[in-house]
Amino acid sequence: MAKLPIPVEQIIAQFGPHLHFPDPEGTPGRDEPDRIVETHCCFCGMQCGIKLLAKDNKVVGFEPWMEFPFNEGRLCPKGVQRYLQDNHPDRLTSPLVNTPGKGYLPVAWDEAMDRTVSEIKRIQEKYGHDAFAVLSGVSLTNEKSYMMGKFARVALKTKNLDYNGRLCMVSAGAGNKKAFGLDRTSNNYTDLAHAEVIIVTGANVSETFPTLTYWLWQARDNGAKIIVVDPRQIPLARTADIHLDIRPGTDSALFGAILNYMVQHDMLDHEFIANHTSGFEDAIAAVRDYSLEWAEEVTGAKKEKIEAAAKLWGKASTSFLLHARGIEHHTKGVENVLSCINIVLASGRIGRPYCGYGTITGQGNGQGGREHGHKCDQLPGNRDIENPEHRRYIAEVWGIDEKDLPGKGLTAYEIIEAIHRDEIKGLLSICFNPLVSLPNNNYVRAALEKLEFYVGIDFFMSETIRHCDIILPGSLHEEEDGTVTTAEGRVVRIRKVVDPPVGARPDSEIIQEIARRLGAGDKFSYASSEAIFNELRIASKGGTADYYGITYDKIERNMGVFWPCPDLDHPGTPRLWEDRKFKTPDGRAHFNPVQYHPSMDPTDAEFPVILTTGRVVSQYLSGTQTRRIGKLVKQFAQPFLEIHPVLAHTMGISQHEDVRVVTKRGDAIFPANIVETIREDTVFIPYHWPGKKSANQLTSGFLDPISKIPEFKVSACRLEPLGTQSYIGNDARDYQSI
Ligand SMILES: Nc1nc2c(c(=O)[nH]1)N[C@H]1C(S)=C(S)[C@@H](COP(=O)(O)OP(=O)(O)OC[C@H]3O[C@@H](n4cnc5c(=O)[nH]c(N)nc54)[C@H](O)[C@@H]3O)O[C@H]1N2
Ligand SMILES: Nc1nc2c(c(=O)[nH]1)N[C@H]1C(S)=C(S)[C@@H](COP(=O)(O)OP(=O)(O)OC[C@H]3O[C@@H](n4cnc5c(=O)[nH]c(N)nc54)[C@H](O)[C@@H]3O)O[C@H]1N2
Ligand code: SF4
Ligand SMILES: [Mo]
Repeated sequence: MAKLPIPVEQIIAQFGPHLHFPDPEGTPGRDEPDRIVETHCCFCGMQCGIKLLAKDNKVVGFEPWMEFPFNEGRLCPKGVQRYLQDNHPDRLTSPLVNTPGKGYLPVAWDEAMDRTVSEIKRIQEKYGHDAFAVLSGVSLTNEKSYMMGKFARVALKTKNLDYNGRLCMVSAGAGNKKAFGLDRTSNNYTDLAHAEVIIVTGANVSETFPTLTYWLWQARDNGAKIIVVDPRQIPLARTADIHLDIRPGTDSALFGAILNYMVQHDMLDHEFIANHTSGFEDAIAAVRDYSLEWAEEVTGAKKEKIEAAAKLWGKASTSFLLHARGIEHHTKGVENVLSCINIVLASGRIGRPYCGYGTITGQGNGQGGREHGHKCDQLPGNRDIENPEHRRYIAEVWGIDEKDLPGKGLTAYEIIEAIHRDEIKGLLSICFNPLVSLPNNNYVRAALEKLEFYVGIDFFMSETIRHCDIILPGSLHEEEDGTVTTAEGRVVRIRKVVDPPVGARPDSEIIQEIARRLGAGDKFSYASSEAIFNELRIASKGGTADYYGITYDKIERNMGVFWPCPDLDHPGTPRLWEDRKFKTPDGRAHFNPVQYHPSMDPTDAEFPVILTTGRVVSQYLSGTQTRRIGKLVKQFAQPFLEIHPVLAHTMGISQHEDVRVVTKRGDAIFPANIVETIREDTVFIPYHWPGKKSANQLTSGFLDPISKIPEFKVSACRLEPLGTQSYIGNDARDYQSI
């Protein structure tokens, strides 16, 4: 039987708080490798180049890949430690069947596949095709993402497929499509180095995209002014020229006021607005009353600082605006994004050297994975599943009748709601750990328990797949060939370094095998990852995310190619919009009117404090991977409640004391970490832990009406000091603490 993960609590009880997790067997890091393979880190959207060292079909270490242009060898703590996953004792190495009274028992692949397929058929025959849903993820390569979209629609014939980017990139995607008709950051990041003014809002770059910090430092060394907008004084804010410490959920008020200031003081690019945009008048009408005084009252940031930021931005000759989930994880995530885009368009500083705008893509393939059709409303090439022409094109590529192509399905959290309503009875998940990462996880757990059949594909036993009837052991990044698209929009090669461990299988083989057994074998018999990519190229041709001109060979020769790249002799597009041909129906960039709305879970007398959630540098997402790597665990071994000394004093909370945090969804206990770097009315909890340590016991299922992203960044809460101390210590415990 595959080894089950050892719970953190058990390790700590046995060995004490500071012991490393058992080092994976056979990871003699300094062995002479027999192969050195250039590939990319499996974690965040930076997709840093890295060389993995292999010996005897095992990954034994890494070296920097100095030539890869974005990170030039630099890596963050996660990148340095990632190779320790490969031979980890927790790797799943046999299909497992949940057997009543006996727990998980290993079974042969053939039996696991038989049972999986017969359950899928049973559920679909009894309840209809859409009663079987798929949840997928964008740590998967482009090839696998594309295949998952096709698998759901063609093999399972279900409309209900969605992905973990729904918790991540969708507000930015929707905003970008509205404004530009295309969803990608506008420039490659080296352009940052020569920007005069840079706004970074809701992005804790130093911890979440550490290697991107280098380009911000380059800019600062070249004299750039840096403006950081964040309720916390994040590391980047400490050396920023202006830090606007706004109340969570108030970005649209801030950017609305900045737009109004630009209008009042004529800091506008009239030529650009007149010739290349539409909707300007409506956008400025929406913010006409947004004075600096009003903005100070709503955001809590000082009006003098807002004015200083508006002046710097308004007068710059080159600039960049970057944001991440801090402004996107809101019920008005799309509006926040549009409010940022409005000040970029008003400045006219886009589509020129050192002038750009972009959301910083989170997950490893968060960019590519949101283009190839494994979203509930999307077909490859970032096509629209409800557009008849788009449907016809993809149906033809897939060799099916257009009327057999399902329509728009439910989004990730809506799938959970539909399980509760008995509309969805079966689930297949791959590369997604919703029990930790979706909001309101007690509700999510109840849904998983309600399913008639659940099959999950992962390489570790995640908290979610513990609820499966059948678990299928899949593959890591470096165990299959493929491509990913970095946060810059650069399509790069993921090279297979080793085979999956004996007993596990490559993800794409597993999916193809299920498809074959469902009777769709003729559509899922790819000879290689490159063959999948070549079909993806055709499927994307003519879409906004056009990959047709990108080939494996071209990527190898150029260390990556930026999409759009519509034909074979096209060089790719590192900087968008130089031609001013926006992809909207009228060819212009669109301003959108944005008015400020409060969040859906406002504070009141009973829940007076704002809770916001996010990340720490050494842990990644739901933590399935990074909570298994000793040194990363040591750096941050447990979650904590970041709280300002003034609020802590008012509440009688002392350093490291346990605090019960209560919201309308539930309560959970976290040790206090008293820091001066957070607003007095706000507390912060990192979300990488499961069960009783999960921040998502507290967050709400309120969704943005357009993007359907959950409001992870604002919950009203109450704090109850408990007088006890369960604090076990983080190596980084003095980080930011007073
Ligand atoms: N170490 C690490 N790196 C990661 C990840 C990880 O899990 N760990 N995950 C990757 C992924 S998938 C993603 S999406 C990215 C996320 O990257 P980020 O978006 O940078 O990460 P978060 O910590 O979620 O949130 C960023 C900041 O938003 C601030 N914030 C909260 N509310 C608001 C608000 O209303 N307005 C503003 N302006 N700021 C606010 C928080 O204080 C926080 O500092 O990171 C990627 N990189
Ligand atoms: N409260 C709160 N919640 C949040 C957020 C927040 O800021 N606050 N952030 C949200 C964001 S931005 C995101 S992106 C989500 C992420 O949420 P999830 O997508 O659930 O997080 P991951 O940890 O990436 O889960 C991926 C799972 O897939 C597995 N996996 C990884 N790569 C592969 C692969 O190549 N093949 C296979 N078969 N399996 C693989 C991992 O082992 C893991 O179990 O969380 C969201 N949840
Ligand atoms: S910055 Fe992101 S891609 Fe680069 S090493 Fe760190 S986690 Fe990996
Ligand atoms: Mo994300």
